[in-house]
Amino acid sequence: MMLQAQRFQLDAPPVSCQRYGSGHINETYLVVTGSGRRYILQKINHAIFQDVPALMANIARVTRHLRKADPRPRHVLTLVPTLTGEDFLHEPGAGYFRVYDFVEDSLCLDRAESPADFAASAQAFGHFQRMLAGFDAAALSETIPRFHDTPNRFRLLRQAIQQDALGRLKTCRREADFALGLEAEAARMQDMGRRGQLPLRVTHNDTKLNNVLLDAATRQPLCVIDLDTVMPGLAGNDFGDSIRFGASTAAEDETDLDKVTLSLPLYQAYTAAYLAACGQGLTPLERETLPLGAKLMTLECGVRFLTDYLQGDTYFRVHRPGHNLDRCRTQFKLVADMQAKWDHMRRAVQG
Ligand code: ADP
Ligand code: GN1
Ligand code: MG
Repeated sequence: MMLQAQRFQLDAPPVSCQRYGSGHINETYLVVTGSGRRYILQKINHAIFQDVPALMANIARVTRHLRKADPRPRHVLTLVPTLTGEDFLHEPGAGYFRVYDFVEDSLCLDRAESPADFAASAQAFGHFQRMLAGFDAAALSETIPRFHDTPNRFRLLRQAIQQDALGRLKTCRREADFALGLEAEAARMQDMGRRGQLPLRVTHNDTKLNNVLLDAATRQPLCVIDLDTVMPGLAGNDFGDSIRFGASTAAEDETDLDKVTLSLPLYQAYTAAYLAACGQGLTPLERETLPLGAKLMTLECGVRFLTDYLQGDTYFRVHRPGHNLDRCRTQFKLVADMQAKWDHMRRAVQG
């Protein structure tokens, strides 16, 4: 990757380049130059993001828009141009690469260390959505078609079950039955969107806790990152994806399911901060359907992990055999726990 790093306008020649972070999709590297300055280099997953020029045009537009509202450099991702002035590097045979300034003195958490940290991420995502309210959604390309089309995710799961290409179905029948038992609910949010009852907004669509940076000194929200899936979407999905990842009492790939529950203190902290950050920006129905967003995003993510497990782990990066099945199990355990805690979840959004 050093060769690729050298093709960008860094402040000095790079002296090291090492794998970094825990994202499941792109390959991320930390690059340090001779001056000690740090950068993030990413090899963009071209199998998943098929139109990289369109994706990078989205990111350039969105970051430009955000920078106008808040020009502080640590508060928005800054793309570093290539030697020839492009936003990304395409090397036929090697792939697509981009570089960002490293946001220094920041924290990127895989687990919320306190309700306050989680609330800070809610502020960041709520603010992000508000800042993009005036952005022309038509200017954005859809980087992954039907990304949060939950019924379609079920259709793909049923296909994978039917094909059972690797003979893995026998190891995950219980999970498959659990998912299919909830399929009737899959379209609920989307249908409300299609009927115009829920507004289409410019949303982030991948609001995991580790896609936001907090200020290391103050633990206040700093910068929303991982902008690959910024597209028109539903606020409830952004809320929901945050909850499924950050309000769990265990990691996304925990194998001891007794440890996996929905933390109500974390859920409540996120909800209060998100509602405050969105202000009057959410409609009453959007607000009411936030818990449904949490449940459906968790269910959808579990369905995606299960589908990938059945298909041979070609989408999410895995680090051990059965990793995607472990991830699927935590999601389904969380869905069941959300059902048990449904009244509490609803009460938190009722003003
Ligand atoms: P992926 O799509 O694979 O999740 P991300 O864009 O989220 O890729 O980057 C992976 C990780 O790299 C993040 O979780 C974060 O730890 C780190 N990271 C990404 N961009 C920056 C940045 N500009 N400054 C500091 N850390 C960053
Ligand atoms: C992926 O890229 P990353 O690791 O932040 C995925 C999300 C999933 C998440 C599950 C483009 O997010 O949709 O919810 O893994 N991103 C893409 O942890 O598919
Ligand atoms: Mg990420």
